[in-house]
Amino acid sequence: MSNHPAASISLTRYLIEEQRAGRINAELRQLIAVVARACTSISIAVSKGALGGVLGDAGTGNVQGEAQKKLDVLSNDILLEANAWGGHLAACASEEMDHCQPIPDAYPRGNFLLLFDPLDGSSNIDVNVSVGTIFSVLRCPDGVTTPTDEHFLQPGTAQVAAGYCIYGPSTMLVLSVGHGTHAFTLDREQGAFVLTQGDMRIPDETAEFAINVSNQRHWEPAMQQYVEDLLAGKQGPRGKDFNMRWIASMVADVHRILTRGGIFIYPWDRKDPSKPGKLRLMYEANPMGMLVEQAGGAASTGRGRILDIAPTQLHQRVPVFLGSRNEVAAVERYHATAVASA
Ligand code: AHM
Ligand code: MG
Repeated sequence: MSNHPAASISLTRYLIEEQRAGRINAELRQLIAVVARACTSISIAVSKGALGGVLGDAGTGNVQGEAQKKLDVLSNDILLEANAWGGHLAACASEEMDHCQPIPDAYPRGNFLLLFDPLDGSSNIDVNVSVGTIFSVLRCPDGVTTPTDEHFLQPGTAQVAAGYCIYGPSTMLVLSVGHGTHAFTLDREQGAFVLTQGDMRIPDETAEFAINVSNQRHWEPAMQQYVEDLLAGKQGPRGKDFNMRWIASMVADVHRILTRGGIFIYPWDRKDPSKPGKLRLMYEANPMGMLVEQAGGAASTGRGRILDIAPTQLHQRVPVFLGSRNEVAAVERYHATAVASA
């Protein structure tokens, strides 16, 4: 047996092989490589923490009325700058910007649209807990040279690529171009992402759930019943004990689910009835939904597939239930039964 370790597969090589197989074109390959480079820069800033002067509030707010952290703003700037001049994109849209931003006139415009949540899990920045970047790539509609928000309003099924980068004990990029979900770990010495978990698979069954239980009193009856039954464990109608985890960084919770299964839930609640959920469809639910489906899991609003939603607004919110497919089906049954008996 050879003493040499098998040649590692870098993100660069993976993308070139996907291009050779005809599954992505050169433009999309280069676009993903640019996003990965931007994530490497964000990873460096995140890991410097207090030494880099990046912790704390920026003193500004975003379009959703949320206070911005310095790292939210910095990460947004890094992604915008990195993607401005490559010629692969027509426009970017972000959680941190009111409207989409077309590529400046000084640079050539490409055929793709990029959406991102530049730093997800902002409440965890100052306490040194994992955060991440989430992104989604769509095609710019034919003939559109200066995209506006409405050109981004495409269902999740139209995504040509989706991914996230998690800034945890190690930095990992998890990516799908529609042919499985693959995880790459950043080798800091080499400055390259290396494939460490190809074809991630989410087990169909799980005994682990993730939800912010402090909102329980605001949930609708179907959710109250579902979680009550999970907590009842072996003695309850589900007939087994469930474990619970809640990191409050969607990237970290979804990463655990892609790694060992589970169900992640952020349901609609009555705290602010005008908002149909907390998480955003275009740059949180849709990319995570694609990654989870490509790993054999399911992503639902509790009443239907997330990726089938026809979006109406760039910053629209949705209830999110994603992960192990049998558990997502179980929670959909609770919602269906509640409707039937209403
Ligand atoms: P953010 O994009 O402003 O960081 O908000 C999204 C985050 C998710 O990462 C996480 O699942 C959720 O908000 C946590 O919400 P809560 O603080 O209600 O537990
Ligand atoms: Mg977010």
